[in-house]
Amino acid sequence: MRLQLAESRAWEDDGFFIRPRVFSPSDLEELREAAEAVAVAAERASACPEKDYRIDGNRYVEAGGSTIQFEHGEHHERSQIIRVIEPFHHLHPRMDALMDDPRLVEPMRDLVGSERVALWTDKLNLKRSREGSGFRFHQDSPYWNHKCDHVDQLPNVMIALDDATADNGCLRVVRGSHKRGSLPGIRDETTLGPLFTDPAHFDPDDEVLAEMPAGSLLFFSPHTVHGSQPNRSGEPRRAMVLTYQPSDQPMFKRPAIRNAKDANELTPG
Ligand SMILES: O=C(O)CCC(=O)C(=O)O
Repeated sequence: MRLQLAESRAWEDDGFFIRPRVFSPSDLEELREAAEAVAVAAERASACPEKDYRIDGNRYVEAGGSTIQFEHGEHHERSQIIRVIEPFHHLHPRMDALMDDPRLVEPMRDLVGSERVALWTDKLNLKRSREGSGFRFHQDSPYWNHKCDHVDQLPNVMIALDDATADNGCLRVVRGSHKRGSLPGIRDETTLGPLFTDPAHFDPDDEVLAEMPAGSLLFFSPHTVHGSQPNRSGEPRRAMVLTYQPSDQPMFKRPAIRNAKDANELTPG
């Protein structure tokens, strides 16, 4: 499960690579069920929010230890549909156990560059059929720079819970865009504009559609420019994005440390 030579090369040259069908249909059944239970828990928690606010017109709620983002759009109903839950692993035991899964942790040891790794953050992106909005092109590093002094050691893995296609808004990654660190953002009148990558700083011809079957993993650098189109299909495009870091460091959104267990610390079953 450690990195193959071709994967290390792709990581260096492209800033991403895919491992197809790592999770089996029965794993996926369990994970989808857990993801829906997380969505229900987040919905319940958002009924008693610690904070309910808007940024650039879009709704966010802090509740149950998560930031819950709601769908974008003009209509009031859209601001009731959950878009992203970050973090989410604490909302379901199956998800908490997933953070220690060797299929994720083993390659992460190589990508982080440390034999012991910890979780930095974890997002559940629900991207519901016909409702799921797109994500403008961005890098993750500018979101994290202010809270972390090891931003180069924050690799992401996206786990596809459903087949990801152009039609349902698969992730798009810009090949080679990770090579110049954090790139300049957009200067406009919005609050989040500076966090979206200025298109003058990457080549749209380098965009690659990360289409992949359910159960596949897309590993990508914190500096890789990425985004996605809305889900225009009748199928959901659910995915989880987990980010690891060297061990013994606190998480992005929670003060606790969540070290990944070693394979020999895992309980069978
Ligand atoms: O899920 C998507 O389509 C985009 C996700 C993304 O860009 C992110 O989580 O940073």
